[in-house]
Order: sequence, then structure tokens, then C-alpha cells
Amino acid sequence: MVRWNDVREGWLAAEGVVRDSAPPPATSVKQMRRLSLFRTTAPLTVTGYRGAGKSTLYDALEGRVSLGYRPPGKSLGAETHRTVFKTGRKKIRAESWVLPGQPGEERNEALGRVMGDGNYPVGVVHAVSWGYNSVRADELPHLEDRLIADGRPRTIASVRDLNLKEELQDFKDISRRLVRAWSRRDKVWLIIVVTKSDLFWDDRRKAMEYYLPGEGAGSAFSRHLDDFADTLGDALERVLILPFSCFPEPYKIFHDEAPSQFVNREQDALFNNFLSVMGKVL
Ligand SMILES: Nc1nc2c(ncn2[C@@H]2O[C@H](COP(=O)(O)OP(=O)(O)O)[C@@H](O)[C@H]2O)c(=O)[nH]1
Ligand SMILES: [Mg+2]
Repeated sequence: MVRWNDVREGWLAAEGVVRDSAPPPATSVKQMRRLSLFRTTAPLTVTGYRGAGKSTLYDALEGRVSLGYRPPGKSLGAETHRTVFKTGRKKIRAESWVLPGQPGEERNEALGRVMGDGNYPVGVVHAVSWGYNSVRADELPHLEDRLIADGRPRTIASVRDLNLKEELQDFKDISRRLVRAWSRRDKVWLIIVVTKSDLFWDDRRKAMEYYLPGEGAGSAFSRHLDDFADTLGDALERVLILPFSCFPEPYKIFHDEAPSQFVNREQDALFNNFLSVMGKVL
């Protein structure tokens, strides 16, 4: 049974790492050599709605995000990675799939391959971004039409409301597939990374309340997560919900802009915290 109080502690610990600028973790990550013949042992999957920061997160894991980094554009198909995680205790060779977030044939096909037909990931990193999903240029006209139809102004606040609705639909889809893939399994885990926390660090507790079951007023997302964990019961060994950021940049849409609130490389602390958590769950 997932104890939401422990999940909350995990979130607060991440905040503590930012506050105290704790030292880097004993976990390191690198890309496996292209021709390596080692078998990968831990199938992982990164899921989440489009523009949440999944591809950037994986680039950061493999050390590709530094000054001058150009974030990837829209990911059409699944991205696969073979990655070595080295913790103080062990070395894990993971095969990771970063799945496309936007609905479509590629997404369905990739989801089928990763969590259909008896396949299942041992761990899922599910990226959410509290409504700050990036909207690619080709989707802007459609988004604009929807705002006009709803009589909403073209502001970040309106875009976030729509994104949050779609993020929830995406999570419902993923969790429904996971319930099937994870039935009759055990020791599987889920980390919900709340990406782009640099954009709303002042409001981080509200974001935590939104995602974490049993907090404050709760949300449809947190209630769904609670049901999901209930359905899986003991099979789901660990759940974590963590604030995350790895590439602070302003969020811009239409003529509206939200600045990054990080000034002191706080993202490094969040990144290191995520890495040490990965070292523990793998
Ligand atoms: N502020 C901020 N922006 C981010 C962060 N991570 C990614 N982004 C931006 O979000 C956009 C979408 O990221 P991407 O990884 O392509 O999303 P994906 O569709 O989930 O793979 C990119 O333009 C990134 O620059 C972050 O930690 N903070
Ligand atoms: Mg992507």
C-alpha cells in the first residue's frame, strides 16, 4: 500500500536539497557504448503529455544539457536509450523508452510495444508540468481556436487550464494501460516528476497539493492517482512525486511570458535529488 505521507516526505526532502545545496549523489549515469553487448536488465519508460520536458529530462540524465543546449523539437516517435546507472552498490543497465506525448499512431504503437502484449516496464517516470507544457508552433492555431470557442483570453493562465485537462487525460490513458501491464507483477515503481518547477517555485506547495493525494482540496489528478495506486495494491512497490527542473527558461506563449524563478542553479540540486532517488529505486 502506498503511504502518501511518505511520498510527501520525499517531496519535502527534494525541497530540502535545494535549500541546503546538498552535495551531489553517489549515483552516476552514462550512455551505454553503442556496440556494447551487455544485456540491459531494467526496462524503463518515460511517459507524460507533450511538451512536459521528457526528452530534455532524458538528455539531462545522459549529460547533454549544459549551457547552450538546444532543446529538442517535437518528438515524433519513441526515443530509445541504453543507459548505465552506477550507484554505490550496483550497476544497472537500463533500456529506456521516451514515449511521444501527443495522441497519434506513433504513440499507440510505442505504448503497445512497451506495455502491451505481456511487456511491461519495471519503472515508469511520468512527467507532468503543472500546466506549463510547451505548445509547438504547429499546434498553436488549434489551441487558439479552442480558446476562442471557450471565450478565454490568450494568456498563460488559459493555456495552463487546457494543458492540465489534457495532462489528466494522458495520465488516465497511461495508468489504464499500466494497470493491465502490471497485473500479476510485483516490485514495479512510478516516479511522477513535476518538471519545470523553476517556473512556479514560489507556488511549489500548490503544485504538490495538486498532484499528491490526501493534500488540501486535492484535484481530479490526485484522486485518480489514489485510485490507481489502490487498484495495484502491493504490486506497486514505490511511488514518488518529486519537483524537478533541468533547463530553466522562460515559458512564452502568445504575448504572455512566465520567467524562470531559479537564479542560483537550483535545478542542479533537483536534478541530483532525482538521480539519487533513481539510484535507490532501480
Ligand atoms: N523552464 C523550464 N523549461 C523546460 C525544462 N525542461 C524542458 N523545458 C522546455 O520545455 C520544452 C519541451 O521540452 P521537451 O523535452 O521537448 O518535452 P517533451 O515533449 O515532453 O519531450 C523545451 O523547449 C524545453 O526547453 C525545465 O526544467 N524548465
Ligand atoms: Mg520529446
